[in-house]
This record gives sequence, structure tokens and C-alpha cells, in this order.
Amino acid sequence: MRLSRYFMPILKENPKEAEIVSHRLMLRAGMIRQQSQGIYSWLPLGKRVLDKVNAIIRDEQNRAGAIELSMPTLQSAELWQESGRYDAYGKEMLRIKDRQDRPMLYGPTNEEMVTDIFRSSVKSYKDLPLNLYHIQLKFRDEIRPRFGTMRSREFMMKDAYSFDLTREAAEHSYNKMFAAYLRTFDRLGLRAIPMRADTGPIGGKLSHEFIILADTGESEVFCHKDFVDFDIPGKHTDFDSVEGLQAIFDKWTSLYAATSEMHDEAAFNAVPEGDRLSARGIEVGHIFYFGTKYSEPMGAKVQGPDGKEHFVHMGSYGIGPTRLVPAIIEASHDDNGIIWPASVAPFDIVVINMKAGDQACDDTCELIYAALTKAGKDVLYDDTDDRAGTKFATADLIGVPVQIIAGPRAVANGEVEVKDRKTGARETMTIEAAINRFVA
Ligand code: P5A
Repeated sequence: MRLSRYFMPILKENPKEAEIVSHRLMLRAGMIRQQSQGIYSWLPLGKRVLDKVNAIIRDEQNRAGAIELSMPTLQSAELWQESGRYDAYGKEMLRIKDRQDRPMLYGPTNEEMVTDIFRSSVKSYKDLPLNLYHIQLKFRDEIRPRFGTMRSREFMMKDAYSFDLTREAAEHSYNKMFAAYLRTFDRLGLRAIPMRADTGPIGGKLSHEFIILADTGESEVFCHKDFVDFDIPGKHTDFDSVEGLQAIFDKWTSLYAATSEMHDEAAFNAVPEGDRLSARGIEVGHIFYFGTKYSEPMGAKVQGPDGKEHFVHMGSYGIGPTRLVPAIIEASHDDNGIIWPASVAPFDIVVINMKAGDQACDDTCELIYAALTKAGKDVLYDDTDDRAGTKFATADLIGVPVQIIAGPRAVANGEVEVKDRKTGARETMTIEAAINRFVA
């Protein structure tokens, strides 16, 4: 992508409305724009990161056996009247009438709709287990939308829903998502700790929130500090192994970890003082087991091996991609801007032409840009006629992991500089060596 043809509206000044660093940097880097309170457009640079986050989430959902579909954002109120949540959900639900005066709503979550899909076609235990997910916009009319896309009114959610014949089978489904979440957040460059949490309007008695420790987080959390170094399940994890997944779950729940709503002071005080971590955190995921809470009132049942009908046991599993992007920035930035983990960086490499219009610089940059693009890298080429200082500041701000800098003096020697955004380390090397380093 040539920067001169791209749309990346960088802000020079710090936006006043931004209270936390991620919100400030997302606005400054031209990643998002607020359209009305708590409702955002994702501009091209932000969209690239969001797409990469979603690709990792999708990959791990698929690995764990979940199946992707797509459900609409607008839902009929009737479904919610069946489950009894239409009245219970309160003012957070945006209620709308269509031209026939039929009550509709902008979905804050999809337990009812997916239960309806399930009951219309699944009739036998032989079709279980089943886990259906989508990545879709949600709307919650939050009282206090804030911190940009961290807590917005319209936001994206990956929501998965599992269906099983028995409680035991449902626990295995829960453990699959539990392990998939550990892997997902790890691939996003984050350390997320599962903590016992309040189930709120989703319901049930068992749930875990996945929390990223961060001073700007909205949740108050308490946990054993060893979680920070626990091993993440590897990519060859067997998601069909009941014992294997149970062992992962048992290990990751063996020590104290709870959000403030579930906090048990006495249990926490039993943790040796030096091991106690009392901190703030960002909730990036939340998984639930709620048994037959929806299947009973909505009549979602299957025939079991005993020939009788059984209400299915369900769980639901949410991740917030539009919250994850600022959470990653909270965890990874410096005074100059964002430092993207390679897995979600909007571009892999930025090529900076320090003197656009200079034939040697232009030729060198074009050569590098073409070679790296051909090798399948996402390359941003800063071919604008801005000052070199402005280009460096922009490259640092948008956080691309590698910068290849071509200035007249180096280029005259057949060389360029390669800078690592994270460490700031710079290395001068031949043009060929710079290309080869990233083409391998
Ligand atoms: C689980 C999937 C649910 O809604 N039903 C379907 C369950 N869970 S939840 O905890 O309420 O939300 C899941 C995740 O969505 C993100 N999230 C938000 N992100 C941005 N702005 C918001 N206002 C917002 N509300 C929820 C969080 O990551 C949460 O863990």
C-alpha cells in the first residue's frame, strides 16, 4: 500500500476527549472515528488490525470444533418474550418497531436466536455436540460508554453457543472454549487470566471472565501471581480429549482468581501474601455454562439414546474484538505510539522514503516494496513528500513492527537502515540483505 494513495487521517494534536492511552493513540493513528456516542467507524488502518484479530479468533474457534455461521443484528422481540428476557434485559436493550409496528431489537447477544435455529432442525443426540459461532455487531445502550471502543454501545462480539445432551458433555464443551481462549489471547500477544465472575443477564452459575491486567482496566481483580507465568496449551492440543482438556481447566483454576463481584476476602487471604496480586483488569472474554436456562422455556430438546426427549445443556462464549484492539494497545505502546505484536500489526513492514523525488531513493524503495509485496508481506510504502521527521513520527505512531529507511546517503552506498519498532535498534545493511531478511 502506498501511503500517498491510502486513507490514514493522522492527528497531530492529542484529542481532548481521550482519557486513556489506547483511545488517544487509536484516534491519533486514524484507526477509528466516533459517529455518535459510543458508535464508531473503523477507518482502514483500524479495520486491518480488527480483521487480523478476528482471523486469529476464527482460527482458534475452528480448531476447537466450533462452526461459523452468521446471524442478523436485528431480532424479533418474540424470541425474547419466549425466554423471558425481553422484560428482564432492561434499558440496555435498544428496542425498535418496524413499519408493521412489530417490536424488534438490535441484538445485545444471541442466546435466543441460536436456540431457535437449533430447535428448528436438531432432533437427535447423534447430532451433538454442536457449537455454532459468529462474529457480529451487537448493541448495548450502556449508561457510560467510554474509552473509545473499549466500552462502546455498538461493538463487535465473537459469540459461540454450545449444545450437549448432558451436563458432563457440556462441561467438555466449556473446557474446549476455555483452552481455545487461552490460545487466542496468547496469539494476540496478551496474557489473559481466567477468573470466576458474575454471570449477570446471561445467567447460569458457572462463568469465567478472561482478564488482561492493566492499570486502566475497569474491573477490580484479585488473583495468584503465578498465573502470569502459566503455560499456554500448545497448538497440538487434542480438543477431543476429555481428560486432557479437564487437566488444562483444572490447572488454570487451581489457584485463586476472581473479579470483585465474586471476590472472597478470606480465600484470597489464604494465599501467601507475596503471591497475592490485586490489580485492575480489562475483561476481553467471558464464557458461561447455563444448562437448560434457554432450552427449557424455548423447547430445545433432542431424543437421547434412551429414546426419551431431553432439554439440551447450553453454554455461550464471548470475546470482544473491538475491545481487544485497545486492550492490546494498553499492553503494548511507548511514548511515541503503538507497538503492535507481529500477529495483528496492520502492516508487517513500513518502507520510508526519506527523500521522495530523489531518483536513487525512489528506485530503492520501489525495489524493496515490490520484492516484499511479492513475498506476501503486507507493506506500507511511505512515498509522500512529507519531511523525514514527520515520516518517522508517523511510522512510530502507527506501530508497524519493522521500518526500512532509505535516505540519500545510505542509498548512495547501496544500503538502507532497518529499525525494530519495539527495541528501537537500527541496523545498516545492503538493500539485498534487507530484502532477504524478510523474504526467507
Ligand atoms: C457470551 C457470548 C455474552 O454476551 N452471550 C454470548 C455472552 N457475554 S458478555 O460478557 O456480556 O460479553 C462478551 C464480551 O463482549 C465484550 N463486550 C464489549 N465490548 C465493547 N463494548 C462493550 N460495551 C462490550 N460489552 C461486552 C467483552 O469482551 C465481553 O467479554
